[in-house]
Amino acid sequence: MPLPQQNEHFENGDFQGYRTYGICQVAKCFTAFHEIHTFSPVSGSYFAVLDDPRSIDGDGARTAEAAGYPPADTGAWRITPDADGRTTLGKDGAILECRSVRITPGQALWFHWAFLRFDWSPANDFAVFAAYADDKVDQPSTYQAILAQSLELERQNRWYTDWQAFSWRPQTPFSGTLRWIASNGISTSIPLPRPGADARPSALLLDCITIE
Ligand SMILES: [Ca+2]
Repeated sequence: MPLPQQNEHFENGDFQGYRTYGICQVAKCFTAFHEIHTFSPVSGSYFAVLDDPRSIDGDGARTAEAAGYPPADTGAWRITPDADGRTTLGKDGAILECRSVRITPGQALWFHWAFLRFDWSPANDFAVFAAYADDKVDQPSTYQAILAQSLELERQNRWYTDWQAFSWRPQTPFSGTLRWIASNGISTSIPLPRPGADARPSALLLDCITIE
């Protein structure tokens, strides 16, 4: 069975067929900031949660427990211009990866996602989907879409998006690696690293990853 249908909708209750970097979990529910909303799966019993906004101390820094499971380096990702017209630098986060995926013309990759922010300006945590032809993940992505920026939600006085459907329909046959990235980040007028980019991680929820 081709990937990612091997573990459709994460109903195996694990990440079989995927690789994870940083803190990722398969969950039955997940709660937004200050418990204002609890997410359930789009279908079935499970969905994926990238990064862990709750494992922080009073200053927003990742706790020792989280440090025992180090976050992924997301420093390769940046957004210019970001939602505030500046540059957002990725710092750390979590990545879900599916390798050796084939999508033929006429097919589309579908997934459902939701983004929950646990941080505020000048932080700009974000979520990205990226595809890498021939599994060349060390080279620029073949296709990339920014799913969410926490600054956009903050402007709307929102702490989370609803579940949303995303589709990608390659124009030419695709064979390679898919990645979903939840990144801690900070918006800066001088595109240089500055303190606080690794505080208060946000979360990306994923469900129903299919090719049809
Ligand atoms: Ca953050």
